[in-house]
Formats: sequence, structure tokens, C-alpha cells
Amino acid sequence: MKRELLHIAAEVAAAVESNKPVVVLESTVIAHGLPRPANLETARRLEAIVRDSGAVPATVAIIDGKLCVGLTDDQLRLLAEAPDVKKISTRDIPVAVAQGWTGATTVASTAWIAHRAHLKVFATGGIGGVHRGSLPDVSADLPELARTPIVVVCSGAKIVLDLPATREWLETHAVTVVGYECDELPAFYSRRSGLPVDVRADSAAQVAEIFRTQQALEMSSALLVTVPVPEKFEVPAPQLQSVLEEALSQAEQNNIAGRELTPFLLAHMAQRSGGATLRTNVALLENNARVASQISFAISCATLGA
Ligand code: PSU
Ligand code: MN
Repeated sequence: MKRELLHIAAEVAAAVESNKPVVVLESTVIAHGLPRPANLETARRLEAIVRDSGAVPATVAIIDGKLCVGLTDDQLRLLAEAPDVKKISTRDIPVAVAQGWTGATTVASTAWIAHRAHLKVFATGGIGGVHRGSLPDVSADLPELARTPIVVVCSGAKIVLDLPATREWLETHAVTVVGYECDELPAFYSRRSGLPVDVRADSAAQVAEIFRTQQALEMSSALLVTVPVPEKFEVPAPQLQSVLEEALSQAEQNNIAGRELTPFLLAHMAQRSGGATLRTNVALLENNARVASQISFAISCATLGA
């Protein structure tokens, strides 16, 4: 891919050049996953957490058709506040560039862009997956994870999804799932899903070692590092059951589908839980940014030492 197509912020480019830790952040969570004003506050907090941990944040988005890796504060604000920000998945990238769109990138398109900018560690909240229902609706996040060698730090897949089917999909497509200080796949707002991870890791260095080996083996899939939300912010799954069922049936009644579905379900649950799921979502995003910074550090050290 021609380098001119990527717009990498000077600070990010310098960090890549000198092998310093960088943490990639996505922008769909800012534009479509969280309500205002929590969205802009969270976007800024995530960048600050990464900086405080000694790494460089690289939030990804498409601005006026440019694939941007590392945003200015004005660009963050635009994504958080403009009324017509698009949700851009991988399939939309050529159209967005050709037609000069401004939009937020999902886990799928962020991973696609970040890998082409030679970045290795990406933090988000919850990945997309196989939706419930009979369509089937499978997030483009999953196939992108299967073909992009990058560490994705998340709290599992969003609880609105069919988690057992999502877990099976990852296994079939050879995406290694690491439990960070846990033995079970976290379930986004909840710490447990009853589903297994492939391996448990108790330190960033252990994750870095697995990723380094995956790269040495020239494997093409992502390493999915799943981190449970900190205990005091957890909303246990049984407490959410009725709110979740209501959100799902509202979506069906209103024919909400495609790229609208996930934002609709998250917003509905935040409203009906009196903001509880929103607080949890922010807490897990912050925690994941912290863990991703540590992993990014461990990967840089390992590369320097090699
Ligand atoms: N994590 C969050 N909130 C979000 C997302 C992740 O805590 O809103 C976004 C990610 O950008 C992910 C997207 O790629 O939700 C999934 O959307 P879909 O199911 O339409 O693929
Ligand atoms: Mn979908």
C-alpha cells in the first residue's frame, strides 16, 4: 500500500521508528458507542491513560477521506460531537477514501489501518461478533481478526451478542484467545461467560512472548487478549437479563439492523439500567487501555532485546 495513503501523526511515526510503545484506539466507540458528553471525556481519558503509562496513543479515524493514525484534540472533538459522523467498517474504507468521508472506524477497520501503519497493540471495549437471531449477522470484526496479526485487548465480545457462537467462530478461524488474569472469557459488562479461553496469562510479558512467537511463526491472525472489567464496576449478567431482552425485542420491533444494531442495543441498555452499563463500559475501556500499554511496553522491550 502506498505510504501517501496513510496519515500518521508525527509523534506516532517517531515512536514506531524508534520502537517505542504505541497503543491504538478506535473511534466508533467515541462516535457511536457512548453518549455525549461521556464520549469525548472518555476518548481524552483513554489517550491520557496511555500517555501516563509511558506509551503513545494512536486513535484511528478517517477524516476528509484520509486514513488518520493519531488524532488532534480538534479531530477527537469532531468525531464526538458532529451530527453526521459515519460508522466505517473495512468494506467502507475504499468508498470513504474515494469520496472524502469523515467517519469513525470500528474494530475491523481500525485493525486493518493500524496493521498497515506497523502498529502492534490495539485496545477497545468489546469486539463485535455473531449476533443473536437467525439472519445470521456476523460482525466484520471477526474476519478482520482472523487475518490481521495485531494484539487486540478487549473485555470479550459485547453481551448483546451470541457469545457461544462468537467463541466458536474464533476457534474455527484460529484466533488465539488469551485470558488476562482469568480463565473464562469475560462477557463485557460481566466478568464471566462460562466459556473457556485458550490460555491464561498473568503478566504483560507472558502476552508479549506469545505474540512474539506468533510473529516468528508468521501466523496471520490476531492475538485476542481478554480482560475482565474490574470487580467494583461489574454488572453481573443475571442483573442485566431483563434490560437486555427488552433491548433485543425493541430492536426487532423497530427493524433495527446492520450497522445501527450494536449502537442501538448499547444505548438502550445504558438508558434502562440508569447509566450502570455506561459506567461499566467506560471503566473497562480505561482498564483495557492500561493493560494494552503494559503489553505494548513488553513487546517493545522484547523486540529491543532480540
Ligand atoms: N467497544 C465498546 N463499544 C463499542 C464498540 C466496541 O465498548 O461501541 C464498537 C467497536 O467499534 C466494534 C463495533 O467494532 O462496536 C461493532 O459493531 P458491529 O457489531 O456493527 O460490527
Ligand atoms: Mn452486523
